[in-house]
Amino acid sequence: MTTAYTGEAIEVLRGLEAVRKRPSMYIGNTSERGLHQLVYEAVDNSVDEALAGHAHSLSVTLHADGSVTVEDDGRGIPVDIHSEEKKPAVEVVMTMLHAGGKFGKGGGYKVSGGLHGVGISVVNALSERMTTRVKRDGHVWEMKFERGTTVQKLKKVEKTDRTGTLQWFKPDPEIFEAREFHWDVLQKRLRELAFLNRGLSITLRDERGAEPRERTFKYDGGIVSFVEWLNEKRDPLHPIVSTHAERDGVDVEVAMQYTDTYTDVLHSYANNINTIEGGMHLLGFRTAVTNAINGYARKRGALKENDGSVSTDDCMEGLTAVISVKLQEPQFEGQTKTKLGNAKVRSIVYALVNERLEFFFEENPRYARAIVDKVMQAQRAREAAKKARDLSRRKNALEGSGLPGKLVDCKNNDPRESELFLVEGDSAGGTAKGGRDPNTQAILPLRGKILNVWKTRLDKVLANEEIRTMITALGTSFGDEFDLSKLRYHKIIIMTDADVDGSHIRTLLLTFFYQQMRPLIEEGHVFIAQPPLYGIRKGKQQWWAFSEPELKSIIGEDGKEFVVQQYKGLGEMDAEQLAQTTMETGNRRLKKISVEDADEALQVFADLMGEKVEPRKQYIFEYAKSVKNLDV
Ligand code: 0RA
Repeated sequence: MTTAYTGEAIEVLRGLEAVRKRPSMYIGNTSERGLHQLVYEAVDNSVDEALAGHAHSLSVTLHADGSVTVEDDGRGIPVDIHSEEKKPAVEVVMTMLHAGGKFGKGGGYKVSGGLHGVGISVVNALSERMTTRVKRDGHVWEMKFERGTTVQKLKKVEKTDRTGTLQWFKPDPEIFEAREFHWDVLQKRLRELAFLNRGLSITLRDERGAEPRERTFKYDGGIVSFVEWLNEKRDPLHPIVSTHAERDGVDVEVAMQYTDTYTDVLHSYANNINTIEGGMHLLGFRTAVTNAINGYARKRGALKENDGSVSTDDCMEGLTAVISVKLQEPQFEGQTKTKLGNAKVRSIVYALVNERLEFFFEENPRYARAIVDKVMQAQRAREAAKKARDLSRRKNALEGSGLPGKLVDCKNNDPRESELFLVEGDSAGGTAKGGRDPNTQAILPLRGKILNVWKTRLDKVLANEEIRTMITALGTSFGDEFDLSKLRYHKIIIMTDADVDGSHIRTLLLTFFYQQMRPLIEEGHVFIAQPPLYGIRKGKQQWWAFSEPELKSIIGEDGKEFVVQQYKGLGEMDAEQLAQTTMETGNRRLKKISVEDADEALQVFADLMGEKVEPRKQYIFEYAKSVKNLDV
């Protein structure tokens, strides 16, 4: 066997060996996110084929055994002999690292998606088993692999007059800690891809439950439909404004619409990748909107010649927008490589958006007026809030430490070792106080529904006692004056019940952090405590389970000799139990909140708090069916 290896073959083998040795280098990590990344890699290949104009639909199927099928109706991966590698092109694609993008000539791929963009061979390397089926040249062709090694050479299996590619793979349990694909996670990304690629039909099918579940996403309106969808529960001030053009090799699509809300919902993408950290396209967009509005306001006399101008922040209030650019060689920068760095994109987006908006304003004076009014109102509110803040700061300075009375502080003065638990309700607050480590853990009970941050302007938010208490406890101030270096606790842990009220408060807090203290989230200081769902006893032994599967794995299928108690709220635990399961480091599980999580909370918030009643009803109804959806 060994003697059969040519130099080339060894090279190939080493390639995929490297992937198995350090999977995180290729897919980020080997937990949940990495597992889902496998699906995205396969899907990205199919989306690329759609971008090239050859695929019109793709489907993702989750099978009961943990495997996945991704199928498209494109041209099919070529099966003829690759001139350099002397083996079928499909084998090269499947077994050589980075081989995916090498088919430049006839393929004419415009751009390539995928954050990691590592190619399908990485999926192959990290799969226990994988089967590739290509419909092409009158036949169905098939190859099989195990952990990246070919176990069945390419062969014809039957005749067909169709074309397309099917990838079936079963993630390798030796590599991944996570096993389960999440419908919600996949649905979110696939829906997004359908919005971003107008007309492309994407189906997600789940065959794991008793009843199969299936959803198809197809939007002939592209990102205009995206904005429509985002604003479904908001009240718009005007019809959606959109533009689509190519300049200097950069394809730019923008859709935007103001609503009567007070937050911005900006989604930016480069080559279908969600650029969470923003970048040049977003900068160009924001400046274009600001300048167009200032220009119009000045021309119409709403702003006097030397009256200053409205700020970008004011112009973003209540704006929902999707900015999608596609370009040949995207530069991704930033901590998570989700910030677009190509400088020329900035001026291209600027010019297109500025031009489009100026035209829209000229054509639609009524809507232009409504937008200018809204922006100037935002400016006034911001100034009022600043005054209120200055006032409250002076007051604090006069009142000594200024730390709020309800705060049960910790002894430690080192923020790096200090934690603040934001606890729902006075009674749970009392339990948490009894269960905490007084050296490092501080408790701040928050009563009831703190406030509707969504539909409230900043000055009103600040009038709220609970919010002010929290801000003072954190020490950072907020908004423009937020100062992360003053943070008094490096872990802020939201501890609420797993019910409607709990999720409400959680969503409120996350929304406030997201809007007014975003670096807290960006720098990973915000967490959600995860209390156990079940307490299990057998004689003197005691266990805790944080999910249904965990419960099953402890008590087995019949669970006869075990006493199981289901916890519905924090209040059902005593101080010692709460400490053991949820507060002490070691046992406890914390979910760190990412910007995406918070962003999603914001969306949920719109659903909950929007003025339209129907979505809220619908939401509460949905909630009754599944608690999981609410878990931000
Ligand atoms: C290279 C060349 C051609 C198609 C593809 C790759 C291709 C790859 C994947 C992966 C998933 N689905 C796919 N569909 C197509 C085009 C070759 C030609 O000119 O026909």
